[in-house]
Parts: sequence; C-alpha cells; structure tokens
Amino acid sequence: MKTILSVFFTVLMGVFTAAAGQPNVVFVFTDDHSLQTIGAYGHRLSAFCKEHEITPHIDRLATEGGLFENSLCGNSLCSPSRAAILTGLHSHANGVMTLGRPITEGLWTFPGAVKEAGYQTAVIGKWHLGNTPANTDYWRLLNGQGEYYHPVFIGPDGKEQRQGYATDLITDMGIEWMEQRDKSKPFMLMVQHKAPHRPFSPPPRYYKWLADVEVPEPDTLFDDYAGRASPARNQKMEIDKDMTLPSDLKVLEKGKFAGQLNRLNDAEKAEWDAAFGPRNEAFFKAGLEGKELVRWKYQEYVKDYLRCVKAVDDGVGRITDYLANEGLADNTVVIYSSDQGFYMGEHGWFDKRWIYEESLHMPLIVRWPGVVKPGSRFKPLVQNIDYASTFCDITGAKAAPERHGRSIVPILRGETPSDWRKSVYYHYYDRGHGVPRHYGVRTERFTLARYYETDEWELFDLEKDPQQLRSIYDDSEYSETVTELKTELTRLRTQFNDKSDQDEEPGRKKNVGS
Ligand code: SGN
Ligand code: CA
Repeated sequence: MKTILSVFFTVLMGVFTAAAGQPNVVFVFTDDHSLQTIGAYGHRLSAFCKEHEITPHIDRLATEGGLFENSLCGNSLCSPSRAAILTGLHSHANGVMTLGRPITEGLWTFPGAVKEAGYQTAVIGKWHLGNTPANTDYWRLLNGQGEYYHPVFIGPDGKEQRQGYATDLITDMGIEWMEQRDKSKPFMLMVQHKAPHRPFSPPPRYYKWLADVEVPEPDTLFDDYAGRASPARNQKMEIDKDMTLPSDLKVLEKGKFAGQLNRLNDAEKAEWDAAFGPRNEAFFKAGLEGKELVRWKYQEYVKDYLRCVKAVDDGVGRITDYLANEGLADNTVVIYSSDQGFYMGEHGWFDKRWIYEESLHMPLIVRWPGVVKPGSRFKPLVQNIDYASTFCDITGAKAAPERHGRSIVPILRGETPSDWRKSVYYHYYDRGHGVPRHYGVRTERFTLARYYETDEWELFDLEKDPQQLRSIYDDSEYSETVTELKTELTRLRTQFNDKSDQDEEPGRKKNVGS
C-alpha cells in the first residue's frame, strides 16, 4: 500500500514535468491491427466490435482524444513500417525495404534525440529489425516475429524465456518499467505487441469467447478479381486457398498440436483441447466444401483475431489505469497505432502488402489532454514517416534535418498547416504472398498503382468505388486524372529520390522475418 504522502509526491512530480513542457509518451503499437476491428473507426466490423466490447479501451482513447481517418503507411509490411517510424524516411532511404533487415548504419533515429532531450526511454515487444535499438535505456524484444505463448525476449544480456501470453507479458513489463523509472524525468515507453499477427493465437481466457456469435461477412468474400490488373488474381493470400487449417485455424485431431500450440505445456494443451476439441470434431464430421468451407474459415479466423485484439485492448486498459492511478494521465500522451492494416476477409483475403485501402491504412489514435480536443476526427493525409518528427516535437527533442515526414503536432492542435501534403507516396518490395513489387500515389480521392514487374497500372476512384473493385485506368473519362496523378507520382519520386525499382531484387535475409 502506498502512503498518502508518496501518492502526493508522485502526483506533484507529474505536475512539475508538465510545467517543464515535456509530457510523457506511451506508444502502444500492434502488429497487423486493422481499422475494421476498432470500434471507434466506424469501419466494416466496428459496430460488431462495439456490440461485443472488443476494443472499449482503445475506443476510449479516441473519445478522450482524436483519431486519424487517413493515416497511411508507405510500404505495408512490418519491418519497413517500423524503420520508417524510427527514421522518418521512406524504405529506400532507410535500408529496410523487406522483412528483418537492419536500418542503414549511422542513420538518425528518433529515440536518441528523445533521450538527449532528457527522457528515459524503453521499447518492449515486437521489433523485427536487423539491428537492436540504438540509444534506448531499456529494451526487451521478441525474437524476430516472436511467439504468443511463453515467448523468448532478447535484451542486452541475451535471451530469456518468460512464462505467459505475449500480450499480457509485454503489458506487465511496460508497467513494471514505469514503476521503477526515475520519477524526476519524463519518459517515453514503446509497448509493441505481436498480436494480432498470424497465426492469430488467442489467450486461454478468450478461447471460448465469441464462439456462438456470427461475424458479419464482407460483400467481397467471394471476389472474382475481375476489373483489376493481374496481381489481384495471382496473389497468395486467400482465405480459401492460402489459409491453412492446422496452423492458421488450429484444426487438429484430438491430442495433436501444430505451430505455436506446441509451446503450451501439458495442462495448457488439455485446456486448449477442452475448448477447441468439440469445434474440431464437429468440423471433421461436417465435411464442408467450397463456399461453405470458406465461410467457416472466415468465421474462425476473424474470431481468433478478435480474441487477440481483445487481449491488446485489456493491456491498453491496464496501462491507462496505471497512468490514472499514478496521477500521470493528464501529462502523458497515449498513442495507439499498428504497423499497417489487414484484410478481414475483404476480397477473400487475409494479410496486407497492397497499396489498396485495407492494407494501406494504419490506425492512429492520440490522447493528449489539454492539446487534442476530445472526440476529434482528423482528415489530413498522415504517414508513418511523420512519427519521428512528431515524437521530437512532443518531447522538445531536436530532429534531424533530412526526414521525409513532418510533425503532426500542428494537426493535433487543430491547426493543419496550409501546405500540408495532398498526396502520399507508396513503394512495396517484398513479393511475399505473391504480391509483386509496386509503387503508387494515394490522394484524398484516387489511388494510382504501378506494378512495374508486369508493366501494369491501376486507378481507383475511392469516391465512386470505395471497395476498389474496378480499375478505371483505361477509362477515357479519367485520362486527365491519369496524367495529373502520373505527374504527381513523378514529383514524389523525385522529391524522395527513389530509384529503388531499378535496384537488384533486394532479396530476403535468411532466418529473419519469416
Ligand atoms: C510471416 C507470415 C506472413 C506475413 C509475414 C509478414 N507467415 O511470414 O503471412 O505476411 O510474416 O508479416 S507466418 O506463417 O510465418 O505467420 S509482418 O507483419 O511481419 O510484415
Ligand atoms: Ca505487421
């Protein structure tokens, strides 16, 4: 029990740091969390999420703070998004074009600047870059993609396995770090979850949750990929053909375990069997095929994913409770984001990678008492390359001059600069899940994509075709728009000096990123 006096001093410390104009920052960053599965966003499954209280704490951050409706990534993949956040630069300029690669040596990253501004800094959880965190006081990282059950963490002194569920452990470690911090200094904590990334493994407390509920299907679950260039047809991210029964959906004979479930101990395996065994038996008996099988897979996939999201939301609730109990809430900026978007069965898909909408969007919610007007919904186009400058701006740190992004703090204050960007640049390289390399530009209304490996283009009018079902690149009515957007694309490629499509295949580094 804390004495009244120590609570009083804790609160007083918070007030002093506030007076110094250096708020604390807690950055909760997930892996593959789609906007569709956040209640506050008002996207496809948001009403369902509200009804079943899947994201109440994340939603509360949006009610008490603000939400960005057009927060987009520049390369829809884990490591590239993280490198863009750390450096403020697009992939070709930071060296992380594909998975698990290191940020180019010697490049400026924001944590060093924030530390120099007097902050204590920590990063806990998924990292997925080829180099360890630079200039960061405390770091405990998941190993590569990381594990859900009893995960291994890597720190400066080596590896250590912890017992428990990754999302809960990462939250615990974040709170423990805040507990032991030097209370005379401001802090920045980065809480980086693996969830809800593939293979979508839920915590035991939610095994049975949502089991009897029906998740609404997307209109495009059985998309035929007509009306688009060849890549949409040739990808390998279909729930139908590419989502596996044993690993992704955990459909296993009684007593058999695959993938991450092998990490459970005997008692936990028995608990898992008790929860999922009857479902699996019923599945084997049913002998589903064709569309019925796809529908079943969709339901089970989305439920497991939502069970993972629910655990993330529990963690957000525990962190915000901690901040409130310690008197830190008013002087701490809490940011919720994820490295890219994700498909929840739209177009029949899971995964991301595309310049297309579900993949391109990153959730971005910011609660900053006294600065962000509660309930704000910001419309400007913002990107992950803006985070580094933003963190510097919030903490009063000095940012490097050569960043591609810029601080969103003016937008947060309700004063969007008149020269704010009107278009976003995108370039994806990895080729995983059969998605070829492509670059493009996204404006408020249009998406222009160029698949340079097959020499194909697509243009979508988001106003008339929000689901992006028909490319109008060859439609003569849009020829002027095509010309304008191509000019804009060239302008962006010149501005960022991106010639990386002429590079050799960047390839994949072995043993990372898979
Ligand atoms: C793994 C996944 C892929 C996923 C990539 C990238 N396969 O390779 O489905 O696209 O990660 O994800 S898995 O069977 O190993 O889970 S990212 O979030 O790291 O970019
Ligand atoms: Ca990811």
